[in-house]
Amino acid sequence: MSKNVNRVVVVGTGFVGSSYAFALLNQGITEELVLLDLNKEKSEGDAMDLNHGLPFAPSPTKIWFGEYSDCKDADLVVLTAGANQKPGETRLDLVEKNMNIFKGIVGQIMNAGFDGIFLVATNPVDILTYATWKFSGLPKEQVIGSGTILDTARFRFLLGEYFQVDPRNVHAYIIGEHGDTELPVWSHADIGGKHIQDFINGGTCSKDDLNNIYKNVRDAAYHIIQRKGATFYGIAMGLIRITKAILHDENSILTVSAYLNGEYGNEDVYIGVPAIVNRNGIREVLELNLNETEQEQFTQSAAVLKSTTKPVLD
Ligand code: 6V0
Repeated sequence: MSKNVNRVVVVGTGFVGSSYAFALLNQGITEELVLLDLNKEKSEGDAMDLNHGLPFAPSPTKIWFGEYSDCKDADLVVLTAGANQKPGETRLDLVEKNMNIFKGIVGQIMNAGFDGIFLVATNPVDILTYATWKFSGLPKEQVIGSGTILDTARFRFLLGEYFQVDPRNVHAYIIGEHGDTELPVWSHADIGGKHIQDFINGGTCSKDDLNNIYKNVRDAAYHIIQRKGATFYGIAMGLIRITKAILHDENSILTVSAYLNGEYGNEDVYIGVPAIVNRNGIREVLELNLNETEQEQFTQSAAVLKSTTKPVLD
């Protein structure tokens, strides 16, 4: 672990990685930021470009394009390298390609002597987080996936818009696979302490409208990719939120991809659940009391992840 300053290394400075780096610089969260990509010219260009924004940044950040040896002193390595979804592709379609890329990347990071926290965003994120844990040999607490942090943000945004309240006052989670089998936890959804069911009972909203909101969350990536070819600002902000929770030791509850060892009746899988995140990574998984339908959907989602992981990892 590094000394008195925080060092974040971003591997993969494509749309997601460079948006994350830009947001990181803007929020002044780390003292050192290293950019790394297979395409060295791209990461070198990004480092130059970001450095030129330093006179306007809230605090100094040392930014450079680096090598895997820079991971030795990193507190956090954020993995955003690999292929993204093309129109019509699901996240699970990317698994083989990105698993091979990850084998190489994680091996090189560990060879450098890294002992910090991995934060994975590359898709399919739950499976690649599991693979990162396996390839690295690090304790499960030190390997985190972005999981359903973005889906939960989309959910809160759309619910906030529907009810005309600040999305930060919406307490609702999307859990499960970051993908087609994810699910909303309606049984624990509230707005400023008022349960969503009370809004339904009071006639303020309809179940159909709520179900459409969920569908729009689940399919959001398809809708955005159809229009602009990729999604990156939302996930970059989500990664920033997790980064802050880690580097500032916040003990924040975030829906990240965490390793389950019996929680929610499932084991040996990384999947999106609310978890307490701090300087050591995942402190614990927060186990909600799901209703029967939610529990069934969650277990099915975990089963999809496990059956997709097995053939490519074994
Ligand atoms: P991109 O813009 O193609 O960037 C990927 C980058 O990875 C490129 O710059 C490549 O050069 C680099 N790269 C490829 N192989 C290697 C390697 N072996 N070593 C180092 N760098 C390498 O893709 P984009 O940034 O749009 O997406 C990156 C990943 O994030 C994809 O898998 C997306 O599906 C995923 N996303 C995850 C989200 C989430 O919620 N977790 C959300 C959006 C995208």
